[in-house]
Amino acid sequence: MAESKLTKLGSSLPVPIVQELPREPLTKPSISFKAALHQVPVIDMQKLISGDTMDLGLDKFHQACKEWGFFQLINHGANKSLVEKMKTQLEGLFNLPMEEKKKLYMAGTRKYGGIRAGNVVSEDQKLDWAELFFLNMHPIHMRKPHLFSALPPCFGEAVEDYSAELRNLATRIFEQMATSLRLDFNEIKENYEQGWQSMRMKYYPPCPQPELVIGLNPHSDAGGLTILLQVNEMEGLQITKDGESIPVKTLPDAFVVNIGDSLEHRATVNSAKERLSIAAFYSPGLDGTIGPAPRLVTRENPARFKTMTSADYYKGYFACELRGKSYLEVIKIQQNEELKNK
Ligand SMILES: O=C(O)CCC(=O)C(=O)O
Repeated sequence: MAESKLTKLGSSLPVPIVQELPREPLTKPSISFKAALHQVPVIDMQKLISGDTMDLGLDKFHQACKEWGFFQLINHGANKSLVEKMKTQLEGLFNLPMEEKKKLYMAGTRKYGGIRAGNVVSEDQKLDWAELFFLNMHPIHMRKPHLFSALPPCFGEAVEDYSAELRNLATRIFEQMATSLRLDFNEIKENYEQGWQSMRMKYYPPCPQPELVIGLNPHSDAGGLTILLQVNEMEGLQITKDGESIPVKTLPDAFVVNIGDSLEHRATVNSAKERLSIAAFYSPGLDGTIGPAPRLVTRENPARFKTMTSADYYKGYFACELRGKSYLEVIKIQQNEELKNK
């Protein structure tokens, strides 16, 4: 199933490598910065699991999911030494000589995997000031064998362990979501049994005029869950909520969790130091479905979004440039359709 369906998803036009761009002064201003009034919620997983009522853990978690779709997760229980190993290996990978990286770049060009520069679908698209390394991790048949065999062995081992650890963490987060929505966890679990896990690792080189470029264009992720690690604790992630641009602080040992296609975000760069991040995406498998949980849909609370196969959802999602607009807007049920469905 998935291999042939997937190779059609997310194909990208070839683009230059950011570190090889001529070092000419940049001219066009593109971003404005505003001081943020709000902070992304911080959820303590330990307190959540232990049902600590002083912290009102579950209510706080429910509000964070509902109102933000974005939160920082601390005390998450993921194995610290695996996380540290992944960080070290990733720094090593992006610090490889350009010739070595180009081999991985070639393994990824026009295919879904490998080092490249974002999902580029049009010649006019603004490019990201970043190198991106994309890997499909799970299910195993979705991997690109030629890409895995080109990986430095220690990196391969680290990414394997890290991705398994994050699949476990994702399951624990889904369990809490089911509890907070009063759903049977098995309903969510089934859809993720052959879930699609992929990782987008990014290296944002320092830029002499950071205010003139963007690290990663504004976008919202695809369906499911994103668990993001800000690798070297350099700030740069910003989310847009209610028209406000909110920088996400780097907290020690925290993950930034983002519920699927819910909130627009982008990455900025700075002139002092490179920044690295790893986003691990976890979605229903391509034969699974994306849509409102049937048990939450009632006459009083009709479905507001269409239900579709995961494969159709991703086809639509990847056909759009990362230009901020949530793909959820496209699959929203219009009011007159809602009346028909009643
Ligand atoms: O680098 C970051 O902080 C953001 C990464 C991100 O949003 C993504 O990979 O989808």
